[in-house]
Amino acid sequence: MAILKILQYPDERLHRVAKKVAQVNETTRKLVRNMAETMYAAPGVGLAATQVDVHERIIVLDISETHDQLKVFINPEIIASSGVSDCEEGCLSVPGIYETVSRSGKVTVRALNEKGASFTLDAEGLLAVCIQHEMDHLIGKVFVEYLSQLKQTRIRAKLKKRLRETM
Ligand code: GNR
Ligand code: NI
Repeated sequence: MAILKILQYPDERLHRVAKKVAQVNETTRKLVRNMAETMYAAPGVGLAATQVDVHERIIVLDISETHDQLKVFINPEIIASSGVSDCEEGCLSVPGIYETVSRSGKVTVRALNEKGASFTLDAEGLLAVCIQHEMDHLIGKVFVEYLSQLKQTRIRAKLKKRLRETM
């Protein structure tokens, strides 16, 4: 297994649109294992392939404290959503920035698992928020894009400064 490098905002590659996985195979499963290891090491509750510079529709999530509830979503689609939830979000690609984002409160997602089998999941609470956050990554969208232009400019300046200082 391997810990992958997580792209840091503002990196252009975070805005690429991921392609559907054509076939779930051993290569996919290896990537999923490495993404999970990277997420747990970070630590984070979710990771989209986009964040590790792989532009395929793959997400891993684990909102448990025990790190034993890994969920894998390949080619995820939200097939129903309802309600509203305002949640303070963070992102491994935008370290140290926490801002409230408004999203659907409940979502039903359909995806393939790591074996290539289709499943449907009803999610609410943090899980629903995270699914939406990760699916945004797959279309090249980072949570800060929901904030005002002023806040986005400030966040970009702060992260660029921090990048300069740590290089
Ligand atoms: O670790 C993460 N925590 C989190 C908290 C609130 C809302 C969304 C998230 S996702 C984030 C990991 C990450 O950046 N996934 O893309
Ligand atoms: Ni994120």
